[in-house]
This record gives sequence, C-alpha cells and structure tokens, in this order.
Amino acid sequence: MVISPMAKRHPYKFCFGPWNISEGQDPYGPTTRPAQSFDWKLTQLRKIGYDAMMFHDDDAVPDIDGKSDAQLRKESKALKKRLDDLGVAAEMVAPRLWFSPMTIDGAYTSNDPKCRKYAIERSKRCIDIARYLGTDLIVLWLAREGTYMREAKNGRRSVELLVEALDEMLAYDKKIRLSIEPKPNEPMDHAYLPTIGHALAIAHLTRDPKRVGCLIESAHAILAGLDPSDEIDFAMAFGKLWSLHLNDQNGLKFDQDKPFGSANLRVAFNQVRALERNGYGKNGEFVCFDVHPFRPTKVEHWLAHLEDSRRTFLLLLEKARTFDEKQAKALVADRNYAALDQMVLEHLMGV
Ligand code: GLO
Ligand code: MG
Repeated sequence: MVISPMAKRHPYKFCFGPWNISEGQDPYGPTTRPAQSFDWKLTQLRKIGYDAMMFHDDDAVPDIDGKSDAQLRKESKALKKRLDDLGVAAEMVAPRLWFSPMTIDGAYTSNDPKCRKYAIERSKRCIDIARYLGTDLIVLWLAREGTYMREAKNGRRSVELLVEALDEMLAYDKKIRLSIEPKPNEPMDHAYLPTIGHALAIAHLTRDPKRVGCLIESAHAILAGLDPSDEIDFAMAFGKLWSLHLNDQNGLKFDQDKPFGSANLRVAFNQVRALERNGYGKNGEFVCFDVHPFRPTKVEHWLAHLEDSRRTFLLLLEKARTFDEKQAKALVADRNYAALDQMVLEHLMGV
C-alpha cells in the first residue's frame, strides 16, 4: 500500500538508538548476527531517512568509566561533528546504569553509598555528553531501581534516594530536562517507578518539577497492565511527554520490543490518535522506535523492523486523520458502543 500525501505531511520526526540494530542474543542463546560498528549503524540510520539518534552515554563515549573528562570531551565533540556532517540530531543521552559492577544492587537506590555515588557521578558525565551533543534531554530508564524481594530494601528510603539523585542532576546543569522512562518489571521483579503516574508524582518532590518529565514506551505500559494511549493522554495533560518509545508487546511476558503495531494494531492506532489529538511533536519531540529485530532475522533484513515501524506509524496516521470523528461522536452520544467498536474495526480493515 502506498502512503498517502496526507500522512506524509506530518510534523513527526523519527529516531532510534544503536541498540535497536541488535544481534539477536537472548538469555538462552548467543547472537545470531555479527556485531556491527557504531559508524555502520549511523550510516544506516541516515540511509533509511531517520532524523535523529538516541544515545546511551557509552554509545557516545565507549568505555566511559576508564576515560578522563578531557577524553570524554574530545570524543563527544568528534561525534557531534559527525552527526552535524550527516544532518542527524542527537535526541537524548541516557546513563547506562545497569552494566557496571557498581550497579549490581541498584544505582541511585543501591544499599551501598559508594555505589550510589558512582551512579550520580556517572549521570553527571552523561549530562556533560548531552551538552556536547547539543541536546538538553536526559532519559532515565531506572533499570535496577527496584527489588527482587521486598525485604532487601526500604521502599520509602528508595524514593528519597531517587529524589536526591534527580536533585543532584538538576543542580549540576540548570538547563537539562530529565525524562523518566518507567517500566514495571524486568530486570527487577518490581520497579520503584513502574508507571507514568509514578514518574510525574516523583517530579513534584524534586527541586525543579518543571524539568522532570517522562518518556512512554508502549511495551512498558502494556507490561503494567495499562493502555499506552491512556498513558499518552495522561502525560500530555501535564505537558510532560518529552519522548516516546513506540513498539509492541504481546501480553504479560518478557519485554518483547516488537515492531510498532505488530501485536495489536488497534492499540497502535489509538496511540497515534492520542499523539495527534495532543499535538505531539509540535515542540520538537521525536517519535523513537525502541524495537528489536526478531531473533531469526537474517543480516540482509536487519533494518526491516525500523523501516516497518515507521511505515506502520505513517499508515496509522492516515487512519487517524481519516477516521470519521463526526460519526463516532454521534455514536458516542447515542451510547451505541457496539456500532462504534465495529466502525473502528472496519476503518482499520479498510472497509
Ligand atoms: C528497556 C528500555 C531501554 C531504554 C534505553 C534508553 O526496557 O526500553 O531500551 O529505553 O536503554 O535508556
Ligand atoms: Mg525504551
């Protein structure tokens, strides 16, 4: 199907991260595709016409912990030049606080003060990188901030530690914005900030609530038993949706990061509709796809999940823009939800 000019005229800019061209490793087996260099990934991003790349701090500066501040500055600036030459923006930088031996028992909420200090220092270096790359957006996916068992940590104290860490970052740079990416579980049994409501609530305990917002990932909302489009409406009612990881998830199991719309087209349609009605992207926000190739994917099809996710998004944008809102409104007024339900299905099926 050809994407119509209507959907092509859109304010949306697209983005992904180097980790989204992944090699197929899972907890039960090794990689199924050979590792590619960062440069190759960046070239592919440009080739398929994406606008921006998202970064972990160590995607931008590999082996960051072993490098001096001067080296970090040099490498970040060289990367910024490459991005500028290619016309690719850096959407955000995220501290990768889940790999180091210092974050085994959590980062900001570790029981060990030395480890907590490491996490905050590392986050400050991440902020330095963001500054060099020309973005004010820091994404915090709080991977290990939670528990495997209730008794291992004090939940109330953990909230206080999270606020302390956010405050340190906000004080370190007066311009940056912190975008919390909630996820209810995996790798933890239970995470401390599992939903958008939690992220926006903790913002209000910080020294500068205006600079603490959120990022919604479709799969994470589904894992929390929520509808991602409700999370979008909720976050945007606060003016706090600063980034987005669209993907899909088939029920309550491990985080699948499927192509956008792959498991549930209707849920995907409703996300696009929510983005449209709230004007997402009008303040420069990007639509990022946090998707992975299926493990059996061959090297020659390695970028398909990224091209397809964007294509599905644009096709659903067309569906959102051609949805008969007048008829839907009349059905709502008549409380005829059976007809409304069927109307949505037939619109999606192209009847
Ligand atoms: C994992 C997260 C992860 C983050 C990324 C940015 O479940 O979705 O991919 O989005 O590391 O911090
Ligand atoms: Mg994500």
